[in-house]
Amino acid sequence: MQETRAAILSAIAAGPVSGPSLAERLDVSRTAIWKHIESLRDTGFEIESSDQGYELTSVPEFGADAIEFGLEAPFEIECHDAIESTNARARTLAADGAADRVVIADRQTGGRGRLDREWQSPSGGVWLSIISRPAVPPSRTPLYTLAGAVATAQAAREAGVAADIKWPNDVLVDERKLAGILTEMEGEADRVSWLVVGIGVNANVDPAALPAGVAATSLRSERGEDVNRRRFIQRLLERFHELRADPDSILSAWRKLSITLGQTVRVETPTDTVEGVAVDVVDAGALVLDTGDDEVVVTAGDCEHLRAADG
Ligand code: BT5
Repeated sequence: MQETRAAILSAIAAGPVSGPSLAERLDVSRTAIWKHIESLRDTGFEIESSDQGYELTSVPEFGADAIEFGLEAPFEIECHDAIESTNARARTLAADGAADRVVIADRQTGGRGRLDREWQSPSGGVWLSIISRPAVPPSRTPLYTLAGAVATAQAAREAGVAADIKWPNDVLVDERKLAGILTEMEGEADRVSWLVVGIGVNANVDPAALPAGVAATSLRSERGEDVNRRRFIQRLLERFHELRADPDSILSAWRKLSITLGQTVRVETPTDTVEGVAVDVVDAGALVLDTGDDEVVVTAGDCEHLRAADG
């Protein structure tokens, strides 16, 4: 967010401040202050004006300025009402050198899952893509998918929804899919150039708008009321930032939220199908399966939970 705008918002959030005193404090003209106030109002901020000055009374639940305001993580937000895919937009920005940027949309017209599957993204969702440039080799990138899942599940729990994680990238509520993650990257053999972690959360979406024949759910249907997307997105981004700053903490946080560990699962890898008890997650997020004869480590694939191992 533009610096003056951010400074105006924090000043008027703390109580009424007059236009002239804002202008003096921020060393800009009164007209500039007035223009910022008007444009903030246009984007949904409610700002009362009285004899004492301007006062912020309400922040919209969606939009770039709203999400950046009060966000305790160093991300610049780009927000769209509708876009084809936030991941596609983030890839373009990343290729142009962007870092710590988050692209968010209310609706996607061509959202994508893994293996180019379709991802339904109706209005009211949280469809976002985070651009990072971690100093790690490409083999470490699956960790950031796990971090995205942890951040999403924790933000959902803070919103009162008992979400957990299915390996590798699904956030579920009672085995119904609440969110999915698609990580894309560009790099050389020893170094990631950029990483885009795309997270799609069915937030304020009706189940009827989600794909038929798929066990899916939304924050709205689990809570029985809408979630404040601004707060949800802020918590998700703050948590993601903490995890990426301390990659060694990711696996243990993931283990605590996972429902895959301890279950008998079937994993379709790109080359094979493996069935066994999921006993651990290791390295950069590989799943260890005990097949009865052997321990097999799978790094990628679609996972199906068959039953609890002791069930
Ligand atoms: C995923 O793929 O779960 C990754 C989804 C990532 C979406 C985000 S949204 C922001 C960013 N921009 C993008 O364009 N993408 C990312 P996968 O594990 O392959 O699951 C895809 C499957 O989930 C589909 O084949 C459907 O069966 C199902 N599905 C589609 N839309 C869904 C939805 N909204 N909720 C639940 N399930 C869905």
